[in-house]
This record gives sequence, C-alpha cells and structure tokens, in this order.
Amino acid sequence: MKADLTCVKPYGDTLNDGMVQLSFSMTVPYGEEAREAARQLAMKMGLDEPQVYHMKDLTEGFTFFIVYGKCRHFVDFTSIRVPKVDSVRMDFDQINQYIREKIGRKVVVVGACTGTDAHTVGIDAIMNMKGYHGEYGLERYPEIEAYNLGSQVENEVLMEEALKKKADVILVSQVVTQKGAHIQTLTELVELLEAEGVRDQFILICGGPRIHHELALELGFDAGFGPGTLAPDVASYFVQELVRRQNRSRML
Ligand code: B12
Repeated sequence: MKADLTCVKPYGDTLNDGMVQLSFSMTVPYGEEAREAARQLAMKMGLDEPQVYHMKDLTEGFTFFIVYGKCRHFVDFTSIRVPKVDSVRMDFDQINQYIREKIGRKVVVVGACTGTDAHTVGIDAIMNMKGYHGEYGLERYPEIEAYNLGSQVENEVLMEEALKKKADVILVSQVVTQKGAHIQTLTELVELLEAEGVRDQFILICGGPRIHHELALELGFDAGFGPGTLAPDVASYFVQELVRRQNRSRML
C-alpha cells in the first residue's frame, strides 16, 4: 500500500489510524479524577478516544500518565523543506587527506560545553582521542589540532581561548535545555563574538541532543548537529566550509 504523503498521520494498527502514545506528569493527586483530567487534556491536544493505559502516583499531589489516542491532525510531507548541513560525508582518512591537499596546514578546533551546563559526554564524544561509537574523536586526527576546554566554560573564556589558539572552528555543546538555557547561552556567545568584531573569524558550530541545524542558523551559528552525531559528520562539514571560505576570499 502506498502512503499519500500529502496527508500523513501517525499509525498504530492500520494506515493513518492516527494512534499515538504520550506520557506526561501533572500536579494532581493520584485517583479517578486524575485519570479524567488526563483524558480531557488529551482530547484538547487533538486526540480522539483517549485512554489512560497507565497511571502512577509519583508523590503527594503528582501523577504520571501514559495515554493512547487517535490523532486528528495530519501533515503535508511534500510541503516540508528543512535546511541541512551542506557537506559530503567523508571518513577519518579522507578528512585528513582533504586537509593536507586543500588546506595545507592543521585545522585548529576549540570546543566546550558552555554556561552552567556540566554535561561533558557529548563534546567528549566528538573531540576525545578515544572517540565514540567506533569513530575516533577530533583529537585523534593528525591534521586537526583539537582543544577540549571541558564543561561549564564561560563564553568569554571560550572566545579568548579561540582567539589565543587562532582557532578555525569553535564547537559548542549544549545539553540542558530547561527554561531555554541553551538558547540564552548560545545567543550570548554570538553576541559576544559580534561585539568583539571576531564572529567572521570562526566557523561556529553548536550541538546537543535538542539542537538541530535550523535552530543553529536562527541563533546565528553556521551549523548545528543533533543526537547521534559522530566526529566525521562535523569534521566533514567544517573542512569543506573552510575551503569554501578560502576560495571565496581568494576571489575577492
Ligand atoms: C549523564 C547525565 C548527567 C551527568 C553528566 C556527567 C557528564 N560528565 O557529562 C550528571 C549526573 C552530572 C548530570 C547532571 C544534570 N543533569 Co543530566 N543527564 C545525563 C544523561 C543521563 C546522559 C547524557 C549523556 O551523557 N548522553 C550521551 C551523549 C553522547 O549524548 P549527547 O549529549 O546527546 O551528545 C551527542 C549529540 O547530542 C551530539 N553533540 C553533543 N554536543 C555536541 C557539540 C557539538 C559541537 C556537536 C557537533 C555535537 C554534539 O554529539 C554527541 C554524540 O553523538 C541525560 C539523559 C539522557 N539519557 O540523555 C541527562 C539529562 C541531559 N540531564 C538532565 C538534567 C536536568 C540534569 C541536571 C540539571 C539535574 C539536576 N537537577 O541536577 C544536572 C545538570 C547539571 C548541570 N549544571 O549541567 C536532563 C536535561 C533536561 C533538559 N531538557 O534540559 C536530562 C535529559 C535527563 C532528564 N530526562 O531529565 N546529568
């Protein structure tokens, strides 16, 4: 059966039956009134025939729910346009060779997890020598000089280090997104670089579990990478972008 991509709904048992499962918590005491509250809320969210399949007393005055229901809404998949990172994916050896041939010097990368965010695993996965998920991190690349400043790094410190090391690329990790903390921290970095007149010196890249390329562009970054990113994904992008910039400045 061929799906009509102009009118796509979630499905469970049959095409476009709209079935979804969602989980949430509410500040209501556990009991039948809580079940009814969850059911009514699900209907307001656009779910028909909502059923509370699971309900758990979290603590006094708090209840957790898992609700099934039929989503009324659909999307037109054919009308969707999403900006994507503009690069051809290369592997470890190809990236190093590309740098040797097209850049002719080591590419300097400075990275950090910034603001109050203490999550180091994401930036380490991209930068650490030992790497992640079968891929070496940037520290292992012979043609890349990588400096990982760790976590809870202030934007000012990151900028100063990037200037001191004459970085080509700044990598910023943001994992905590509560109360829009990542938006604020990332925006402040862009504003700081612009205020100091150095924004254009760097390829500015952010990443994290709730980062995507479109958001990164909106915030004034050059690219954004989300969950599952590996070192070659980001390195492929920044080496090709560096060459694009070199070619552009040669033409001026
Ligand atoms: C481990 C962990 C911690 C550890 C961190 C240890 C450390 N040294 O990093 C500790 C226990 C310290 C911790 C603390 C907290 N945590 Co925590 N933590 C996690 C946990 C379980 C795993 C995160 C992780 O390591 N993922 C693995 C890495 C490899 O994945 P990743 O970060 O997504 O990175 C990948 C991509 O996103 C991308 N990427 C990431 N960064 C970058 C950067 C660039 C440049 C690029 C290109 C790509 C890239 O590439 C990576 C590899 O593919 C998550 C839940 C979860 N399962 O995800 C919660 C989680 C992130 N923590 C959370 C919270 C709330 C906290 C605390 C605020 C809790 C508290 N109240 O104290 C504190 C925050 C402290 C602080 N000041 O930041 C929430 C965040 C919720 C939100 N939406 O903001 C989560 C989602 C848990 C939850 N469900 O509530 N945490």
